[in-house]
Amino acid sequence: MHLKNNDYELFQLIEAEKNRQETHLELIASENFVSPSVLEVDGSILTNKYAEGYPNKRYYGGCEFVDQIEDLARTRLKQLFNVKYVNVQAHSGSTANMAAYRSVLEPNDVVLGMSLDHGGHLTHGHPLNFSGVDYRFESYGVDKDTEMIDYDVLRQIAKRVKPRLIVAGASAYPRAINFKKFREIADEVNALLMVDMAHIAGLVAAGIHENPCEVADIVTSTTHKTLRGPRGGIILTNNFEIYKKVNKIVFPGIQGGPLMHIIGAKAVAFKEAASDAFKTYQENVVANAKALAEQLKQLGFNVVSGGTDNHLVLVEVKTLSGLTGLEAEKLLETVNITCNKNTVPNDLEKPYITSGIRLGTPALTTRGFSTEDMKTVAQLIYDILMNPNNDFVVDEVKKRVGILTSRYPLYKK
Ligand code: DSN
Repeated sequence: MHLKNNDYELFQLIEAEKNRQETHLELIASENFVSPSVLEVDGSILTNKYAEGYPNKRYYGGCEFVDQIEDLARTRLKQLFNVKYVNVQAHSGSTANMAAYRSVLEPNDVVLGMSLDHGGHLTHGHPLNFSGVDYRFESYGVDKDTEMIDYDVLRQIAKRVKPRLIVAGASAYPRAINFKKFREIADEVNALLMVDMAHIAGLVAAGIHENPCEVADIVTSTTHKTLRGPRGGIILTNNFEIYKKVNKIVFPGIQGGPLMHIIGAKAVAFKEAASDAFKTYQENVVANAKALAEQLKQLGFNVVSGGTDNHLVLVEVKTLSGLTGLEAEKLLETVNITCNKNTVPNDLEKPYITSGIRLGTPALTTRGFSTEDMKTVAQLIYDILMNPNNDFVVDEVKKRVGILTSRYPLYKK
């Protein structure tokens, strides 16, 4: 109400974005829709408070309540992932990763991470990212035939490059990751193990993916993907020495005041993630991704690695449709289907063009979409990508997207 009266221009833009979220099929694998409670705390008066430092050791007065809020977030997070020490102040996944690296590495140390074009992440050593600038990254990828991580090859690379740290975790890898195997390999080459579980944190919380906290020296995550919390980062470890370093590096090392409204919203999300309903939700996320992958395969698309174990499906679209990933993303957008272009393993196209798209089911599953609905979504994707210049098909697909989204209202309940 206040915004509408005081800043109509911005109010209208937010309404337009709300309408976009309501009427589009959201298939970006890293996005989700937070609960009304998370949203409420995210937009609460906690944003007013400066609280540099940590609970009971702040550099500002008036922190008695935000101290309790941060403690609540930490306690809930520790219980959720069965881990001893956590930092909930990281503003994002990138700062969480920066803090993790700085707590266990020296500049120019050798680090082994998954290459970006095989599913890794910018902060896992891209030359233009701080990670690639500060450390000497070497990379592993997926096997040419299975398109999955080959742990024997990983071991060989690790033995050759002798990393100080091995990074497991990905942003476009549709398969379960064997963290115990990573641990074994790290031990064989005397390396530390870090896991960036940002994409799968919700699955881990629900107990349907191996928990990296059991074996890794340090674990990072975002809170807004499958975990369905506010935008932000977290760092977890069972090692007290690493924990002490992480805290110093997050503050005062790389951040100033923590975002207390976000930490409050994280606490809400951690409570939600411990519920039975959340476990069912994550089971549905995976079932929906499997249904989507299977249907796309049946329609003739190359689904990377032949399927999925988690919340995302990587689809090579060029062979069947003749479209690049960029063209496919744009075309899907015209019929209100949102996803992102993505390189596929050994892609011949440049990263801005690509041959594939990445699809994820966390957001649509939050809306209540079923496996049957996901088959319909696959069919709609096929129809539009195979008929890019057919106005009748374009109109028809757009209409069917509208019917689907109106069946599962998001904010217009
Ligand atoms: N941008 C996120 C993703 O889409 O996977 C990773 O940072």
